[in-house]
Amino acid sequence: MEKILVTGGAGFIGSNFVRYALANTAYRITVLDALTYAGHLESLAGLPPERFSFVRGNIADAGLVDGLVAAADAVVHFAAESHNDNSLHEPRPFLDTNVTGTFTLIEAARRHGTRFHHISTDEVYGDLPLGDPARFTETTPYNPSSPYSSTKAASDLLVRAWVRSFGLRATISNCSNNYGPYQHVEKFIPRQITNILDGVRPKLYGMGQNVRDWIHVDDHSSAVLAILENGRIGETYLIGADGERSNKEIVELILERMGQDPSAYDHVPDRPGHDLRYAIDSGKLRAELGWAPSYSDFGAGLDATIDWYRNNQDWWRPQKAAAEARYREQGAGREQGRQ
Ligand code: NAD
Ligand code: TDX
Repeated sequence: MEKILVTGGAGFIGSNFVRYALANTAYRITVLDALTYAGHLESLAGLPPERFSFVRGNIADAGLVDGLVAAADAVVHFAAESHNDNSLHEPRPFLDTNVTGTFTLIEAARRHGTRFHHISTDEVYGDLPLGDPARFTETTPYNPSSPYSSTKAASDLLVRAWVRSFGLRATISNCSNNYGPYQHVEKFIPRQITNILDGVRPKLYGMGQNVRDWIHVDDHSSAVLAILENGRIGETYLIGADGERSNKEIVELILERMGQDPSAYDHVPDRPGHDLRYAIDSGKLRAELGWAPSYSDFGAGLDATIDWYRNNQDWWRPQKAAAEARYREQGAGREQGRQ
């Protein structure tokens, strides 16, 4: 494999993956990205032009996609509408991109026999009870809760059906919550860091007992490369780094690491249908492909992420007011009210 098409490469995980892959492989990479509110060319600044090119376009544009997929040895498909809160407010773009966009890509990959890796989320499995040892595995039944997670589940099922019915050479990965640089400020960790930098109190949905299983974005990238290169066709691999923490713990840790009173946050009304707990058993990926995460110290990874937002205000400031305006439009006081 030499030429890789990366969809959604101007977003959070896609841009980190492009940097990681350029540093750790000899691939030439073309990014296809529509530059929605979530895509930023600045996240791809300074990459070597002999190994990297950018195409602005929509993954649901069949003509454009056909030519790009035909020219690639493999597709790594990150492009998606990715934010649960937005999906509760306006679901249609989630169907257009996550379902129709994925359909458009796999049709092109089928026509050209192109290797396809589909990036998905642990949210397709629904949620788990709090304080329970159970974790998601590759055989957990699908049970998505939100418009976002149901459209991601739909896209996974399309890929599985294209493997079985048409022999598509595809793999799927379902990863837990990522953190690291270049994450949009609408998401939990960057929203709180940038609030604090702006002198605004962090916002915790409900009582903050919900648990997410955090992984550094570079560990997600290394797992995707391992699956792309050595994963078995037709298989699904769960990616996670044993990083379960409640939202309350995270907010308190961010405040503490930024030198603030750890109780200086607001409780705001909860997200409707809010999944309680995600937890990943990544045993298959570790046993089959020998993958292991590199970031074992969450506090150190969080410190580096805080420093990145402190030092890259030119990157996030243009997004911040719009993201907070969206929270205000979405109502339910998620922007500032106390519960
Ligand atoms: P993001 O919202 O930061 O980036 C999405 C990118 O896709 C943006 O650059 C956007 O411009 C682009 N895009 C959106 N619609 C498009 C379209 N129709 N055509 C072309 N480009 C389009 O998202 P992210 O957090 O980087 O997530 C990337 C992928 O990883 C998604 O598939 C998501 O479901 C999955 N995922 C994310 C997480 C997480 O914690 N963020 C965890 C597991 C899986
Ligand atoms: O201001 C906030 N306060 C708060 O308490 C925000 C924005 C979020 N939260 C809570 C909701 C979640 O329990 O924090 C947790 C994380 O929220 P998000 O960052 O919105 O992530 P989540 O809904 O868990 O989904 C993420 O992980 C799985 C990504 O956005 C998805 O793309 C990925 O599939």
